[in-house]
Amino acid sequence: VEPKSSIHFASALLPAGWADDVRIVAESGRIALVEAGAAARPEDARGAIGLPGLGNLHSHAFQRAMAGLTGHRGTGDDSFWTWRELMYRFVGRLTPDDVEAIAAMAYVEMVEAGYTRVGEFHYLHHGPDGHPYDNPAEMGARIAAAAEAAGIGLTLLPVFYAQGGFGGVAAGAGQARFLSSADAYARLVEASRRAVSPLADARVGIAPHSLRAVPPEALAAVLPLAGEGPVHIHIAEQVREVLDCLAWSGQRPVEWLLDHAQVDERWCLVHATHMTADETARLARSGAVAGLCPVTEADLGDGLFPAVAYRAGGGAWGVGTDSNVAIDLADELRLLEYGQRLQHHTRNVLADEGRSVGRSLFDAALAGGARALGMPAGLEQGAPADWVTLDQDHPALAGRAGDAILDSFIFAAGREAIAEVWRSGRRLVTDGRHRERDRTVARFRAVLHKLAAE
Ligand code: NGQ
Ligand code: ZN
Repeated sequence: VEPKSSIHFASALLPAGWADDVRIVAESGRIALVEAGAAARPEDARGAIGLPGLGNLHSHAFQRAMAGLTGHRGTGDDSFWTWRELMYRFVGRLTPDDVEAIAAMAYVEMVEAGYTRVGEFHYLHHGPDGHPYDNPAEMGARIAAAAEAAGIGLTLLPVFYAQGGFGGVAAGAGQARFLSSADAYARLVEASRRAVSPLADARVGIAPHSLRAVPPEALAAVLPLAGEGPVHIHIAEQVREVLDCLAWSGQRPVEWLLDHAQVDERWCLVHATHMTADETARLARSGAVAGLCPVTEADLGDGLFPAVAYRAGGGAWGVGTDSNVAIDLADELRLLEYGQRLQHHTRNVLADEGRSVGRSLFDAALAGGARALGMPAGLEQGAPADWVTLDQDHPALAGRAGDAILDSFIFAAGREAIAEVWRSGRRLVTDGRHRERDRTVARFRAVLHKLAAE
């Protein structure tokens, strides 16, 4: 956190819209002043185009190290479920040092992509044999250390994982490192709060992994642990999951959750891919955020979120990088829109009245990310001093102004157009490179070579 810093933008996206000659002053990590139509002062840094930093609402950081390792076809059809077996095998080998190095790499890449906060849906808690570490939040502390090294804001979501599948199916060996009783989970949440306490503005929420992994009584028992923090859950990502839920309860996952828990603004339902029209409308009305992870959902063959109906119902959503197979904010927003175009044979599907599609996507993801991560966002007084500057010299931005900047960033340029990223009033990225990149890559590479040799 920088005690005091300031920047002047030729133009910037403020909550009320685009403004010219914007001066922002940051104090102790927060925005103390935003002035439009202001002259630059000598002490100001300068930026061409200013955007607020965005929240990445769903990450499993360790999976960054598996990217590119699941591309061979197995004997039957490959699927989410066969990928999950490979993921379990991979997870079984990771030490706390490995996890810290991998997470630091993922977080450096997130910051470079324009994400200034991450929701880490963190379930790799225990040693390889399933025994807790001396500090039950040892791995959470490593996640916090990685976030601190990368300078990204952290909303830590320790995961509650109680069983292998619907109806009390016993957990398999591959899930041993994730498991807790409800009592042990309460201690884990407490230890997680301690683990993030060195960070300036961390938040802790709770995360029942899924209805597959958490039975009803245990879900009810842990929900009060959220306190003021958000509640995240994976839901209805796969067709088989919906069928298994129907077989178990007679209801579909989203339907079951809406009927059995008080789902409101504090909740983030991750994926929510497979919903009926009724579930979609009810979820939109609930105020919960749909946590969409388009790149991972494509990678895992999940399906397409019913974005048109959800948007028509006024539903909130944000984006997450989930498996971190690729870490790119522009990719997530572009793929979300393109999936809908391919499905509905139309264009500008998620554009709001009076705003371009890029602007609409960005605004929605900014608001949804902030709500899901329990931290305000946007270039306004009191919000974290987190922003992204775009490079007006990138060819895709030549001559662009207003909403066309966002359309060009998301659909034409991608992250190459990001010049700088500031977080808590500190410049972390210059010319597209994080200041900790080299050191972080060296550590990450050493871990990957070690794992490849095992
Ligand atoms: C996860 N990932 O927790 O990493 C899951 C796979 C599961 C996604 N759902 C495991 N994308 O859902 O059981
Ligand atoms: Zn996930």
